[in-house]
Order: sequence, then structure tokens, then C-alpha cells
Amino acid sequence: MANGGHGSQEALARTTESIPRVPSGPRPRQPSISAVLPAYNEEALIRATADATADVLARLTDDYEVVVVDDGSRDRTRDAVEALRTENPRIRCVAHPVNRGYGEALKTGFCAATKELIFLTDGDKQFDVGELAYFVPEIERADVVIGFRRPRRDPWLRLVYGWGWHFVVTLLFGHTARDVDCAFKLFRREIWERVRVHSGGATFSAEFLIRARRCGYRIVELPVSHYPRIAGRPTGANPRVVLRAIRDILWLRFHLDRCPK
Ligand SMILES: Nc1nc2c(ncn2[C@@H]2O[C@H](COP(=O)(O)OP(=O)(O)O)[C@@H](O)[C@H]2O)c(=O)[nH]1
Ligand SMILES: [Mg+2]
Repeated sequence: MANGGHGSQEALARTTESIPRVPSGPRPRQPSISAVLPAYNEEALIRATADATADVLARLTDDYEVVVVDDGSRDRTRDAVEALRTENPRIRCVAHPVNRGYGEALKTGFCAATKELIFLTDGDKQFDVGELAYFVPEIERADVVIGFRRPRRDPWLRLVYGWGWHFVVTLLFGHTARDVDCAFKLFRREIWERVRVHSGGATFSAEFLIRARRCGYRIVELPVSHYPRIAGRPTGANPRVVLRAIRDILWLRFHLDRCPK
């Protein structure tokens, strides 16, 4: 995992350069969009991610906001976002005083979102936000549009954890999605108001999709590009995160039968 140097600079530039993939030309309808970016100790990447997200949203709609959820970071993540806000007031930071977990951060971000559509992506710049341009038209025929990483560009151990997780979720709940945890999702905000998610950790994404399916929402899946993390430290495979995820998915299996929605 690189933490600076030429490789990082090139990768940052590469993913930023891909933004013009947003199609130009007349735009039929422009739903307003809130982007929600969870961030935990992402001072090296959050500025570039939030900036790129704002650039893309500005090309897709006149009415957007970027909500970064700083989940009790111990670095200068929040300062980085506040600095960005002085340049673009549509970017704002909602902060937890202490770390509460991925799902809790998303709950905070989704509740803070004010626009018609919510776009979720991670704050670590592993996605090409420009590909959101392919998602927005799909929302006309779906309630939730989710990405699947093709291919997923993470270290091999993280991939093994990912496959294991996919297996467990499918075993317990049947087919849920090709890539349950892909942090590239677009959905109507009203769905968040109707689907109650219990998990505050890494199970959040699976639970959200499982409940959305049970509520009968239409889900469309699209391929998305994925890039290796170029700075900062991933936490998705930490034992504490994994144990919490297992506890939450078993809780869900037990409680979903009693309270289907
Ligand atoms: N809010 C919040 N975000 C987190 C936490 N852990 C990781 N993240 C963020 O969630 C995203 C994905 O985390 P990452 O560690 O890269 O996991 P991975 O990509 O699944 O290996 C990144 O934007 C992180 O900053 C957490 O405890 N709270
Ligand atoms: Mg990541």
C-alpha cells in the first residue's frame, strides 16, 4: 500500500482525469443529488475525493451537495473538508466526536442529506465518481442503482474476506446483489426514510439491500471501475470490524423473520 510518492500522484491524477467521461449535451431532467462520503482517517484522500465528487455532480445537476461524514477521525480529515468548504459551500462535513463505525456514519450522512437522490461512495478515492453519469439515467427505471466492481482492486486478503462475506450473505438471505458492499450506490432519498437499518457497522450495506428487496424496491446493477487505495489505511478487514459484521448479520437473520421490513 503506497503512502505518497510518484505512484500516488499519478493515480490521483488518473482518476481525476477520468471525470470528463460524464456525457456532454442536453440534460433532460436534473434530479437533485446529495453525495454522502464516509471518512475515517482519510486526510490524504478526502479532499481529492470530495472535490472530484463535487465536480461531477456540478455537471449532472444544478442542485447538489456533498456531505462528508467524519467518523471520529484522529487525523485532520475534518480540517481538510472545512478548508474545501471555503472554496465550495456545497461541500460540508458532519462529524462524530468518536468513531462509531461505517454504518453509523452512513446513517448520519443519509439523515443529513436533503436532496431527491442520495449517492453513496467511499472517501478513499477507490472509485471513479465520473461513472455516476451512467447511474443517474437508470434511476428512471429503478429505485436503487448499485455498482459491482469489475474487477475489485484490493489486496488478496481483503478479496478473500469479501468472497467469504458474499458467501455468508447469500447463504443466509439468498441472492442479494453481485457485489453487496460496493460503495457506489444511487437511490431515492424516500427509500432511506422507509427502510430501517439496524446495523451500525460493515453489515449496513447488506442489510440495506436485503430490506430494500423485501420492500419490493427495484434494484439495477451496473459495472464500475475500482482502483487500489493509494494512501491511508484500510480498516474493512480489521478483526473488530469483521466480528461486529458477523454479529450483526446473525442478528439480522434472526430478527428479519420476526419483523420482515
Ligand atoms: N465512517 C466510517 N468510515 C469508515 C470507517 N472505517 C472505514 N471507513 C471509511 O469507509 C470507506 C471504506 O473503508 P476501507 O477501510 O477502505 O474499507 P475497504 O475498502 O472495504 O477495505 C473509507 O472511505 C473509509 O474512510 C469507520 O469506522 N467509520
Ligand atoms: Mg476502501
